[in-house]
Amino acid sequence: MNKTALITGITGQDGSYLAELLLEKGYMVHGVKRRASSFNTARIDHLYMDQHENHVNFKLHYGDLTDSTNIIRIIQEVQPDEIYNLGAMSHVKVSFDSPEYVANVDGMGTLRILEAVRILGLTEKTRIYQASTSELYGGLEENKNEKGFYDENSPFYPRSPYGVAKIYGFWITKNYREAYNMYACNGILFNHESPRRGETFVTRKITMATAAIALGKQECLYLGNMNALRDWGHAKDYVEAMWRILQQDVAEDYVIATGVTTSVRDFVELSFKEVGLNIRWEGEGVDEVGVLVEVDEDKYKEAVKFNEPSNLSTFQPSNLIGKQLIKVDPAYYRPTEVDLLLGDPTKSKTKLGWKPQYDLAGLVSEMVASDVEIVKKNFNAQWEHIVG
Ligand code: NAP
Ligand code: G4F
Repeated sequence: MNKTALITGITGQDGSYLAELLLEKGYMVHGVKRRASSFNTARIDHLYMDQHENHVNFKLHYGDLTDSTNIIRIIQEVQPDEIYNLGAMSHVKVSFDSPEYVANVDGMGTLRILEAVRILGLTEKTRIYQASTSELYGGLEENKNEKGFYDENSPFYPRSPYGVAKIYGFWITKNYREAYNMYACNGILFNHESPRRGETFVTRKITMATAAIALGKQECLYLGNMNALRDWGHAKDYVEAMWRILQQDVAEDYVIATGVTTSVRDFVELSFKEVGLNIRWEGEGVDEVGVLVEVDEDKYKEAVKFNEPSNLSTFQPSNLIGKQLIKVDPAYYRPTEVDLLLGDPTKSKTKLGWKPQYDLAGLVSEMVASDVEIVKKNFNAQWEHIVG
């Protein structure tokens, strides 16, 4: 018989890719979505099925991780074989503004899922995946392993209310596994991105600005700490790992990462290169700027498909040479920063047989191409800077 999965956070980046993957594998997929005053299902609209059709294999339930009665009712109704707890307030900087809310959703929300499964007597039937994070490590140099990476045995030192809330989620998942013999696992995932990434995370903020600047819709991209280093993978690869984590004989925690780290500054360069704009850095700290020094016209035309639609053809990127396209705004600095993240995927590669399909170049290329299309589609709309 086909398995049934319940996904919290189904409207998010990972939830949408995971839902697609599980549907492909023949699962009945249930998702928890929050009630919002405007539609928040853009990432999963293509999966929606009219509930009056036969063989419906995708169903959404209104719910919220802050409401235990609602979580219990949904799990009772769905009787899932697998729960993927992806729901979270997932923005690290915003967590400094809403620390109590983050503790409630990202920390206590995990407990509510685990406790619901226990109260309903489903501990033997239902396997649980908890969306843990590399933010748990906090980027401390001395906590890396002998190869210079963070792995499953590296100590934690969270550096934000988000990281602190997620560390509760990590430990309560491990505790329920040990205390009640539940199949409950943490995926300690390093940053993963995609064209569906929220616009206020740094990679998407950069690729959207790249597209908007390349099409003459934005003058400058403002960023915070460009020295930060992240281990960036593709979300499609990472949801495959989540599924594999729940298919093992024994429940365990796994690091999912690429094993390569890149600075925000280098990500900016790669992104602008995708549209033929070559950047040179000048100055330091808050005075650092990225100046356009050269336009690769062939690359630009290929990436921007200059003549479609024809009203774009008046913009000449060479007019921007010498302009400061990237500047620092200290408003984007964090009270405490995670300077470096670099994960060791050895365990997930050997035990789960997980093999990522994307590298950073492929990821950047896909994200920029998608954002160029988005900017072109909305070419006549007012364009706002992304704040985040
Ligand atoms: P995301 O795009 O921000 O999606 C978060 C999801 O959680 C959205 O569906 C959101 O609903 C939902 N949500 C927020 N508050 C909720 C609440 N109170 N009750 C129920 N649902 C709620 O995040 P993501 O990038 O897909 O990440 C998925 C999970 O992995 C998160 O737990 C994140 O913390 C964790 N994680 C992510 C990364 C990464 O690099 N992407 C790395 C490590 C761990 P709305 O659409 O209504 O806002
Ligand atoms: O893209 P970010 O906001 O992601 P961050 O903070 O690494 O968190 C993401 O990855 C975690 C896994 O490690 C997840 F758990 C979490 O849910 C989320 O998905 O920022 C990346 C880096 C930071 O060091 C930040 O300070 O980029 C730096 N940065 C520099 N300028 C910026 C900006 N970040 C944002 N959002 N906006 C900027 O303008």
